[in-house]
Amino acid sequence: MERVIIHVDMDYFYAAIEEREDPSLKGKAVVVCMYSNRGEEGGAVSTCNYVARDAGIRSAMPCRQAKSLDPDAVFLPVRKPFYEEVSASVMEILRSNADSEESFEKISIDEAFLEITKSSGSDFDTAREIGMRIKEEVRERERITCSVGIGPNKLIAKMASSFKKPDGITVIRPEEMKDFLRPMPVKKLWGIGGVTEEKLAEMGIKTIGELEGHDILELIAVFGKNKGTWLKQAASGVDETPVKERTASDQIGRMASLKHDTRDESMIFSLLDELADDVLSRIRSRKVGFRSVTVTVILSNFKTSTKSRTFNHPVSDVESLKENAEQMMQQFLEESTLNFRRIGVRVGNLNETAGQKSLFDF
Ligand code: TTP
Ligand code: CA
Repeated sequence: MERVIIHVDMDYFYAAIEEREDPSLKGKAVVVCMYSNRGEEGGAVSTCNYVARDAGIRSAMPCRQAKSLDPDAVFLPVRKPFYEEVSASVMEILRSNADSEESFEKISIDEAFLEITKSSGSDFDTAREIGMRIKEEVRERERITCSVGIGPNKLIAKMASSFKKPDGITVIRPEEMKDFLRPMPVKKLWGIGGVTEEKLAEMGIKTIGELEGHDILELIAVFGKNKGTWLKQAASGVDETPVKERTASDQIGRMASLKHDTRDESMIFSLLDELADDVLSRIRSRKVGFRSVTVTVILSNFKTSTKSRTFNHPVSDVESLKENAEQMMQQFLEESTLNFRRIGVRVGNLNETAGQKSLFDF
């Protein structure tokens, strides 16, 4: 079966989350800044929305320079723990759209690969529909947009997702691969850095098409066997690396926002119950047991706290999960007077439970 891979990249991720959190930012240039210990003056731009990009503002630029490009831009400090929670929720949506738990690969806080060979039946029209559905689900549940690339391998999918941004979708069929790559400058080839780009320029190679047409022996002479071969293959769109979770997939979790910030116990516990059911169904489909339960709470002031419990033996029953999660949630309620904004539950220290199937049957 011809593989079908999706790459999803969230649009202006940190700034998009800030826009979502404060509707009054809509239409304004929003710049998220990483302030150093030298205070506001010494910071660098982490990212910015597309209104700010129109003014020439870019990631890694000094905040002072960004301010001079657009004095009316809104500057906000990075809130990494909060973005990580949103990322976790997005990743759960993405993972649930992959062929299986294993055919999912997160590559950064806001990007992931999903293999959909089976669910698309290797059909690229069906794959596009799946891509549209994923965009819709992320928009509905997280109220942010993403760009999607679909191709016969990771290299093409990754390059396709950045072809049309923001909120884009680009499908490259195997027969379209070469036309897609050929005119692009070599620096667009995923995996090529500045040094390689310079060396290639010295050899008179500017486009991916020129790289593809170049003598492989000469590439090997300059870059060595591995890299030379890789350059030639990548330029012709060949990439056989599998979609595979990099970090040991040792946790299963779900997070969600409450309808509004609240301390209402019935609202909090019913959402917790829903999230726990979701986690349980995924534990079952993966046929694993867990040795730890973790509950996360984000308060109305965005402070994130977690509590965990670890057991001696792997378990996989409803009670172990729900009772422990509820007790920890109760403790959170007792410890703080603030409203709750988001909550999450996850299990970890997963073990295969082959031969313990009966546990699930209760
Ligand atoms: P990117 O995906 O590179 O950028 P982006 O999501 O902001 O914008 P785009 O629409 O072009 O995809 O990075 C993801 C997040 O990582 C970004 O929102 C902020 C963070 N980041 C930094 O903190 N510093 C950086 O230099 C870059 C490039 C990103
Ligand atoms: Ca992004």
